[in-house]
Order: sequence, then structure tokens, then C-alpha cells
Amino acid sequence: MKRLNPFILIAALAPLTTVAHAEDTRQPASPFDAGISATHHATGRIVKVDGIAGMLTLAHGPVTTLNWPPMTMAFGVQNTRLLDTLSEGQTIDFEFAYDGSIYTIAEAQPH
Ligand SMILES: [Cu+2]
Repeated sequence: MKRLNPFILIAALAPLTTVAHAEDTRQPASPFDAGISATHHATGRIVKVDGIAGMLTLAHGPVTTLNWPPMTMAFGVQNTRLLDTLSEGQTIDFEFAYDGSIYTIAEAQPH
């Protein structure tokens, strides 16, 4: 696995440090906070960056841990600042998890 881009990683993780220590650990605000959620990895080409909705539409490859075939779908992002670093047409490696509502990208790096 390639080295993570430190800027993107820090931007993606920044809210965790604030939230994780503030909440009752018996009832985590999101699976990311407790670290209990399965994290999945995929590669995808960015179809759309929607800064208003805070969503990223990706044409992604297979996700073996979810038995997903390749498809185009929208993901949430854990930190919307990640969207500022990405552009349409770019291919990224990304990690994501189900946050209880939508599949949400925790980190991404250029492929
Ligand atoms: Cu998908």
C-alpha cells in the first residue's frame, strides 16, 4: 500500500479527535468514532464532486469485503475539506465505512 498523503489524512481525521473524546463511548455518534465498523477499500474514478451536498460520486471497482461489483454511486465524506483536494476525472484509492446512514469516505489518496 502506498504512503498516505499526510494532508488528506489529517483533513479526514481532524473531526474524529474532537468527537471521539467528547461522547459517551457506550453510544458512539458514528461507527468511525468507536472504530468498530468494518472499513472497506476500493479504487474509483471521480465522476462528480458535490461540495454543496458533501458527496462524492465514484465509478468504483469491486469491493470484495462487501461483495460489491463495480458500480457508480455517491459516497458521503467524513470531512468535507477532503472534497477541496479532489477533482473530477481523478482516480483515487479510498477507505470507507457505513456510518449508519450512508457509505462514507474516511480517507482518500491519488491512485
Ligand atoms: Cu458502490
